[in-house]
Amino acid sequence: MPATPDPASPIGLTVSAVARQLGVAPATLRTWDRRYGLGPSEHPSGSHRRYTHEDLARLHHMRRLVIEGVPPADAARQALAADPVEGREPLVPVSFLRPTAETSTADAAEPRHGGGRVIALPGAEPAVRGLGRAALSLDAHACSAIMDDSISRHGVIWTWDHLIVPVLVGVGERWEASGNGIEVEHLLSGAVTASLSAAARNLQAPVSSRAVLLACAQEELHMLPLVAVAAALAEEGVSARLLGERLPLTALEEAVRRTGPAAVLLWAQIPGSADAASLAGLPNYRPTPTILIGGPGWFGSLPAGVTAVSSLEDAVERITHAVGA
Ligand code: B12
Repeated sequence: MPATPDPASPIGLTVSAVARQLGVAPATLRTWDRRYGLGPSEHPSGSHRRYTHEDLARLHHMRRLVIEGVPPADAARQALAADPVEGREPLVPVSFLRPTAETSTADAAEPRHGGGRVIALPGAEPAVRGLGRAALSLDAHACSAIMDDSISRHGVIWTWDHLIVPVLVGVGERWEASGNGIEVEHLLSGAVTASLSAAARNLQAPVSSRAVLLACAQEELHMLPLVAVAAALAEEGVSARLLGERLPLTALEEAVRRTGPAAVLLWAQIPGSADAASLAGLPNYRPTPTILIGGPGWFGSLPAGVTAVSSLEDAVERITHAVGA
């Protein structure tokens, strides 16, 4: 078994190497050193200052708090106060990340609007900024931890409306303005799906056996709002069946015929991509299902028996009413 290193012993890493370990820019490390005193403590005369194991543990602690949304000055105070060895994290998790200006400017300055190197989240709560930073750092684990914590404290609807949607909108605007960040969008979408799906799996005993079908319109790939609906319904004791992206109308009709659902919700995100008139036949199935559509993608007039929902809360209320929960 290898000997435990002396926490105060130098590890001989340069600023850039430590920055790589942490997934932040070297400039961020220098700022943390200058502003908060979180720099290398070892300073043998005649040589450059060198980081010790303790210094590195404090910096890991600092970075984790910043990602969680704690303002940098508070994070630094906590990191300096914590037992550096107790608080030490493994050195591996973020070491594959290249340091980027994104992770550094996000905590050193207010984000700029537009599609630059940060997600614009003006006036956002610390947790929202934390989720934005975690997404920019491509840190799926931190994204999930922030969302899971919020779901357990505030529930799915609050977490979707106040934490997840602002960051999704910010990520979308960044892509629109710069064409950058598709990898951030994909990572965040995966983490959102994982956290919401975990919440949906908490449902043990559904209050009703009536089926609820959730599906994307024919050409639609945006599914996160439906994953949110399934998770929020689970909190109400209602189980939903998610039929996925790009569901052909014929497949939807087949599912309706086979399951006799109490409610069907169809999502279309891309404006002008889904024709509401094509749903005219759905309300004719027996027993008559409640047919709901959501999202900005629908065009055409609503056929009789089809209702548009305006928010996650609205969708959940109408569906729970339809199943009699
Ligand atoms: C994640 C994402 C993706 C992921 C989806 C992954 C997944 N599993 O769902 C992927 C990478 C697949 C993707 C692909 C594309 N995307 Co995209 N994407 C997004 C992003 C960032 C979030 C989508 C989302 O979940 N929105 C949910 C909420 C945030 O949407 P919202 O409409 O703003 O919410 C309002 C209402 O709908 C309502 N609401 C909110 N939540 C709920 C919930 C319910 C139940 C209800 C009823 C209402 C409701 O309240 C909100 C406030 O008014 C958005 C950004 C954005 N603003 O939405 C872009 C965005 C939707 N995508 C966009 C584009 C252009 C595309 C692509 C065409 C890109 C491309 N060139 O390939 C493809 C299209 C694929 C297709 N055919 O469907 C554009 C659409 C532009 C437009 N004209 O509207 C957006 C807006 C980005 C942007 N700012 O330009 N995307």
